[in-house]
Amino acid sequence: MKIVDARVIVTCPGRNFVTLKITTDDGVTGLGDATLNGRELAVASYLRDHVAPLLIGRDPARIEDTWNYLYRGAYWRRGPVTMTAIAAVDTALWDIKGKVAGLPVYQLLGGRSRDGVTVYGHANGETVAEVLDEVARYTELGYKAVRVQCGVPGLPVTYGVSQDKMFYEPAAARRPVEATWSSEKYLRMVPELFAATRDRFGPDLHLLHDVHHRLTPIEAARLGASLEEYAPFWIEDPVPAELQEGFRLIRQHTTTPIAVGEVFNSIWDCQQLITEQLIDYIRATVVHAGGITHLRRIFDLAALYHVRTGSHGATDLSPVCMSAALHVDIAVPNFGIQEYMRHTELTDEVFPHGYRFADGYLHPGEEPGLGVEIDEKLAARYPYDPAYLPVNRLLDGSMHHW
Ligand code: GCO
Ligand code: MG
Repeated sequence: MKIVDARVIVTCPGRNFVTLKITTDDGVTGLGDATLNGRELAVASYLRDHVAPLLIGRDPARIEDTWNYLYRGAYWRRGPVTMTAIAAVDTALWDIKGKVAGLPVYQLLGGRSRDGVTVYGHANGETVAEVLDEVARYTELGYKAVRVQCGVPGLPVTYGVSQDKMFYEPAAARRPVEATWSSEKYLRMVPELFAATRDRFGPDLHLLHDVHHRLTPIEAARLGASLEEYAPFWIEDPVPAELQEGFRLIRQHTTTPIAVGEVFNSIWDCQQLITEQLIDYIRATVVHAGGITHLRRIFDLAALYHVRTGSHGATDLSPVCMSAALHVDIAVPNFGIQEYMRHTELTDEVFPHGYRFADGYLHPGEEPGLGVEIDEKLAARYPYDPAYLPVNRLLDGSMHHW
């Protein structure tokens, strides 16, 4: 079998998605997500101009060899653009392998380790009362885990809070929206949010929170300590993770579990945090961490150090990535939880898929391969529309971390 076509499809059914479609000489097709939020066309060009021509004529069954051909062979290793492009190829080849074998991809990864994939939703609101109403919507749908994000009193625009609620979408403007930040105000708000949520929903609901790289290690340590009595499932990205030894400081002061990794691209980004046991959950996922092949390596390393998985699953990862993530999640022994931000109905129509939500769990479906397709006619009706994530400034105007 040979690859005869590798095509990049860019579509914007409400938000931009980049998809790689690989076709074999037998007519089997495979899909890979290549979406890098706010930098979509860089990956589209990397694939179209530099990778697709190399794929023609290759044996699609040689997934490992193709991965190394693109990783070792490029000379310029790692980085979000390269690793997203490699991920798209890798994911499409796993899809093809599953279709050729007549098996869902999770069967090729060792079969089920669990009955369903526990997911968390993103409950956001301007006020604590609004967030609690959102949490209630999730619990009514059967969610066992919810991430709570609230506006900060005194800050006009806060990250993680949107008008869209269930279909939260942070990248919405032609130029980045300017959000504001104050760690002092934020650190006062979060314990109040957790206290009110526990009070209304009791001890069983898993509560998560995304700090979005905003704090210093000692501030994060204080936040973690102030939340311990509410038993959070995790706090996510408490500090920017370039300085990984900084997490030692957090660990010295709090037992609140830490989740990191949605912007990581390779096992080398994860290595120190995992091997020093500085985190509890690794948030890398298929599209930005080199595909199924590489993500499994990261998860296997994590398993040695009691680190569980908690993959990113925001709306800017397409249903192709979500589908691939679920096949990995259902198979790996050290699965923790999966983020699940719902796509809009239109996105689901462009990417018909077999995975289903029921009673707090996602189920990957039994179709051969990844169980996701792209309706190219419909996709073509929604051309690329540039959109940016917000930027973030302190109250004195200094640029802060997004
Ligand atoms: C999350 C994320 C997102 C990101 C977005 C960036 O945990 O869901 O932090 O909201 O900001 O995916 O592209
Ligand atoms: Mg996050």
